[in-house]
Amino acid sequence: MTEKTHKAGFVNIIGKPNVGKSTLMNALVGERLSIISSKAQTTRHRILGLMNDENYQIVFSDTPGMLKPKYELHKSMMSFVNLSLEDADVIVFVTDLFETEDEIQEVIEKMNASGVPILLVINKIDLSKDNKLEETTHYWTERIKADTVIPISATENFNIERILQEILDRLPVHPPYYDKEELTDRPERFFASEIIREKIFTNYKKEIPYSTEVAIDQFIEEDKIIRIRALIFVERSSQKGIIIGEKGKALKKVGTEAREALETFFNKKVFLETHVKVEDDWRKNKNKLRKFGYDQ
Ligand SMILES: Nc1nc2c(ncn2[C@@H]2O[C@H](COP(=O)(O)OP(=O)(O)OP(=O)(O)O)[C@@H](O)[C@H]2O)c(=O)[nH]1
Ligand SMILES: [Mg+2]
Repeated sequence: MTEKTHKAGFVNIIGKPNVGKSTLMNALVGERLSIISSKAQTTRHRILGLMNDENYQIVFSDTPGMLKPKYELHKSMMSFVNLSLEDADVIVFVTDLFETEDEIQEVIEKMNASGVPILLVINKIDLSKDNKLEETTHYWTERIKADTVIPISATENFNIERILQEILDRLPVHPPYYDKEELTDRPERFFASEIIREKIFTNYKKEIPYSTEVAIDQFIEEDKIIRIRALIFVERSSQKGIIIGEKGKALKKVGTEAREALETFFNKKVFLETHVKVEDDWRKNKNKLRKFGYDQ
């Protein structure tokens, strides 16, 4: 491979909440880098996943779902989305069979005007009945200036190779942006906090997952074990009781599930300690958000 033919670029995965963007990124890079849940607004940051080959490097970005901001937190989430419209070499716009353009017309306009090639990916076709796929394709091709349409099932790994091929066809000739050994730009602590957050999303209902943030207070890697101390922040003291649960049962379950997932991710034994703290209205407070790593 000569420098003259090596390809590299930023491929940004965007779309509404819950359409399967994180599931798709994980399927593409072959690692569980992004957390997934059946609830909308699971992803809160822009997360890079690298796909390295001798001849190319694709820098995927998973992003938070596009939405109309209600909290300061949402503004920060949407700024990650807007940024990923600006620096993309290829945009992968993901939708499923059920979403509409409600609330995101403005971002769609911006995306159509960007001049960046757009791959329109229709996910969850494993759930398609009758002519639903045809209808969905018609609906979105009228609204998005797509180069091509790719129906997929991210959970069943269907047509993922086709996305890769369409990306490679559009990737510019460029030297790699990151070390070819790297998988992501995020430190291990970030993934530890995300894995715990995922278990909170899957274990609690209603407002609790949205009111929760996780910070890693201590991350010590020893020879045979990683010792992690995590702080779970909620917005009100009544929520602290819900997180902990009767006789501590709920938190214990989250702790066990998180530890198992952490051990799989880091491929090492993990000792996990969790503490629940109240940080009043952190979602509305810019300074508190900055402390939690929402810099935009
Ligand atoms: N049936 C089916 N479900 C899917 C597919 N892809 C993803 N899902 C499910 O859809 C839900 C949302 O998936 P995510 O990957 O978290 O969606 P997201 O777009 O990243 O969501 P946000 O981070 O909230 O914006 C999860 O329950 C997934 O298991 C698919 O191809 N078929
Ligand atoms: Mg996501």
